Amino acid sequence: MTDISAIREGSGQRPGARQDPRLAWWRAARFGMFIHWGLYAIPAGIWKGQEVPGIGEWIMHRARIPVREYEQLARQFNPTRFNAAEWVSLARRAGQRYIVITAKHHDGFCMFDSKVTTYDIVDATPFGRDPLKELAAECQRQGIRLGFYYSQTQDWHHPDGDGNDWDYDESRKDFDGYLEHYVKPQVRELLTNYGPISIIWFDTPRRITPAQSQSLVELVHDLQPDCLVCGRVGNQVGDYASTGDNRIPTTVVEADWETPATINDTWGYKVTDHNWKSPRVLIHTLVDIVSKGGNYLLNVGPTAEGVIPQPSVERLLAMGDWLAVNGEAIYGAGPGPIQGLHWLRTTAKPGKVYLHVLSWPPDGEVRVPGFTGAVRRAYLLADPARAELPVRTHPDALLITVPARAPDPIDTVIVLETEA
Ligand code: H79
Repeated sequence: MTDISAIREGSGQRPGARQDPRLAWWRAARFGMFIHWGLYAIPAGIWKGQEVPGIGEWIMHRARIPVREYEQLARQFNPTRFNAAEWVSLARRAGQRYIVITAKHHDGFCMFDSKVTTYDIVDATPFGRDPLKELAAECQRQGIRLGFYYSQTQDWHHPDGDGNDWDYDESRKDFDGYLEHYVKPQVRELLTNYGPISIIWFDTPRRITPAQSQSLVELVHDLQPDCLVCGRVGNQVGDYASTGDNRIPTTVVEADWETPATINDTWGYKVTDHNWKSPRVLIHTLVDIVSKGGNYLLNVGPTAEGVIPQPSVERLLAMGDWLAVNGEAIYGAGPGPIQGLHWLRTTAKPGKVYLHVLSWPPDGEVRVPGFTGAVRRAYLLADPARAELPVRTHPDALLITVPARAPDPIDTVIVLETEA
């Protein structure tokens, strides 16, 4: 049985996309960096001396900050420590194969040079630079794919965007006009002025109609046929499915899907959020997702100075260290044959099964119940000599003799060479 409740909460994949070769790179990539960066990094979760509950990038909504007040933040936005080369290099060292950054979040502030509004980083801030342009150039240079997050339905700054009911009367909004005259010209800018863009990551479809979602997908594909559209464009017309935020299906899902997730709790920088997941939890989450056929889009929330918080950097580098040794079992791998055991995840490629041992057995023997296929040889992925591990096949289990101590206390990968 396939549990898709985690995906229903997000958004699904259009029929037929499962065979689409445009997704080949994305299916192999498995791990990406999400970046939530905008004006909300300035208050960082604190408004007028009070902590505002919830995720940092929602502060305008949660505190019902009037547009005229919130937009003043732009006058202070001067992230002089922003360095595109460093961010891209961090993603690469973390083993992430793509980056998706907020071009416009729900607050409506544009982190790129838009001719459709002056409410953007080049026109409205002392910084005056276009960070998306710098990131696009750097991604080209360092060979990593770039995507843009764009909030197509919610826009708390635009009078006709969805979501702001404290400045504007929701019943008088011309949402179609906003889509035609604001969203579409901006999507055109994003897909015209920044070179090849690999993903447009729409979010929170809400009131968008099937025809409106479809017309956005067509616009993206007309401008850049290879650019993927995330399922959150709404109405099941995206190129791949998205789960709910931080949601992971309980078992394999037969779709191209992705879990967007946080390292702490917030997406946009929040100074009081210290609830950092451990490297162990993050690596296990990556492995869990890949073992069920998905991608992991893991977020960082840079500060208003343009710095990725050090706890995020440390965790990403730990993931990169693990991937440098074990990447073969992640990149280009899909779900393995054994599912549903708490201590084990399996991934696979043609001719190989990867056993991810998440908690090491005390008695020098890994027992895999339900594994009945023929095994030619077994070895530790981390062992450059590929020394053979003794294997016995039982009618109902595979028994592998292993070192007494876990070679990698987080996840030791055993490679099984199977009949191809
Ligand atoms: O961009 C990130 C989030 O800002 C965005 N999706 C990810 C990728 C997102 N948009 N909506 N939601 C997530 C659902 C938000 C729900 C809540 Fe709230 C925001 C719960 C707490 C803050 C709104 C305000 C509902 C309750 C208070």
